[in-house]
Amino acid sequence: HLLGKSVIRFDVNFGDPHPEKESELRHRAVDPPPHKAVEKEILDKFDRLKFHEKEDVVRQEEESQFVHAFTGKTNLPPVYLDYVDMNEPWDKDLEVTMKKQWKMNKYLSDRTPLNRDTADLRHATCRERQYQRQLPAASVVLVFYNEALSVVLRTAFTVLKESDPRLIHEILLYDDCSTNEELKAPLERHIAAHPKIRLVRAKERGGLVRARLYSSREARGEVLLFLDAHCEPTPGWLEPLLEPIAKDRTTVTVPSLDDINWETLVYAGAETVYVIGGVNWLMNMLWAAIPQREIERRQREDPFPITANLKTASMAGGLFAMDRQYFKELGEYDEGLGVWGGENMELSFKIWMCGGSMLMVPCSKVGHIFRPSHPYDFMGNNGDVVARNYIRVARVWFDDELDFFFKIRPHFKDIDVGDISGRLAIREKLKCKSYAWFIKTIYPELPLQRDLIGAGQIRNEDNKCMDTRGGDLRGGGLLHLGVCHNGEGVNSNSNRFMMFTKDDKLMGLNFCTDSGYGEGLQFHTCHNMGGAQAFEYDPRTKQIKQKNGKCATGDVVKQLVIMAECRDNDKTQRWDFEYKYF
Ligand code: UD2
Ligand code: MN
Repeated sequence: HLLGKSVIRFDVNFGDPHPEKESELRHRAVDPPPHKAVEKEILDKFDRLKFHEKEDVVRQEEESQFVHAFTGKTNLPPVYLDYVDMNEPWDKDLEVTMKKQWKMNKYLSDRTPLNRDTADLRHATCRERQYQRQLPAASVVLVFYNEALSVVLRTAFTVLKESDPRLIHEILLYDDCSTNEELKAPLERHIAAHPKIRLVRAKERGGLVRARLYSSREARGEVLLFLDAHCEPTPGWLEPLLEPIAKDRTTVTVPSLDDINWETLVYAGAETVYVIGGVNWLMNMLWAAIPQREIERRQREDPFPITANLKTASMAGGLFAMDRQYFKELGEYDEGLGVWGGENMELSFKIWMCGGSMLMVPCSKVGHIFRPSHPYDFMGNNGDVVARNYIRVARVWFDDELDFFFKIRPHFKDIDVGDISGRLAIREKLKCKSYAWFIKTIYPELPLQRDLIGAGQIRNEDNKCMDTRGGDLRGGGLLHLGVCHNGEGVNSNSNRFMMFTKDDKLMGLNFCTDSGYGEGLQFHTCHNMGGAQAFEYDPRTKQIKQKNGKCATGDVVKQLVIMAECRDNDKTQRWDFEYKYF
């Protein structure tokens, strides 16, 4: 049940480039907003946890070479923005206006302590873990563009509050040329008393990828630790990120991402303990259930398997720790990537394919405000910028699989992505392995490319489309029937992306549909044994048929694709592919 919940909660493609769809998807990542009762439960938990902290500190054994993670300073006097009058009556209208403008509740944030206590939602076994006493110090790097000052400060102050000071080399604030007045003198004034917070300002806006690239060159700590500028790390977050790097400098660590609600600022958590980062053919980062192979590896190797670090194929992008020199050796970020997107996949591929490894760290929990949509412009059409980034990354890393990438998105082939020779040279120099190796070895859950009959949106003559509703991220999801999208289906919404293969499979990006589980088609691991997973497409009748004489049927009432008796000329059974290969 937890598993299902976490996957549903994160059933969101960070990388979906279509702006409207994206906001719809993002809404789902945080919707429904926590019910009042849930909120209260979480807040109560906060209160109880305050007392835990002290115990933890006491438990650190002075003699030992190993220590429990530092669990923060609590009950500090609250710090507020120096220009906000806390005695003024609450202005509900202004609050609403600001939510719309900032895509988060800035009004509330400005009136919430900048050093508030964070929830400690770690699994109990995290408290049992001990970490090396000697760990490298990190440069915590926050890049920001027109973020609310209170949010940026809360991120920085929470890092200071929740971290062992010996492990923080500096907090580097990198202003990607923001235009908001708040981020000028007021920012400088508020950080003046904190010697470890350093501010660097870009002369021109680079977008988040370039901002992170340039800021990494300013950092001086042994480890680079990136966070988005709207995060709250929680007790004990830092040591578990640093230790794997201390043991092997080619290991990259990713904290477990929690949701801070954009409207209520409640630290709502998420069971990212139960997922890993996956990949699909659309270059989207996705959250997938922990594969059995990884569950078994953890059981063999760790006394507390439930919270043991997880090998993850990809990262969401914003939050990770990495040896600074190693980041350089791997060629940093691709300077040719526009404002948002793709850099997380490039780095993930590169880490694995060029000899490193990446771990998700369930005991390191960091909250992040998932905003319902981007509050900034992309210096170009959102979809175009992201698509170009994805294509650029694919052209550098996909090798023989590039054909398939273009096959499912033919319109991507002609898009100019600029000069990539420098990136290819890095790959050459590092003698990185192939993309096929990456899939086979690191993420075998992704079916390799196949010969296709059709792909894209699969639409019936009733003008409804097959819709995975994200159900093909895990086994057991139903194949739904939904509204079709105009334009390029793959580009606009990966939930509408289906494939019909020459070896008779009707599949989503990750799983095969299977008629053996009841009336509706369900997504299950492809077993390659035909039967309930074998279909036949007849271009004349346009039916998708099975051996038992049943046809895939769009059931508008149930909003499902079900298997029903084939009927002549029934428009709910006549299907067309967006891209045809016959
Ligand atoms: C996710 C990542 C984000 C990045 C992105 C893909 C998480 C939690 N977040 O999107 O870090 O990897 O996917 O590229 O994994 N910013 C700038 N300049 C700009 C625009 C943004 O500095 O032109 C800053 C922004 O203020 C923020 C950071 O970049 O601190 C990330 O931006 P975001 O929060 O809008 O990205 P997000 O979380 O949607
Ligand atoms: Mn973010």
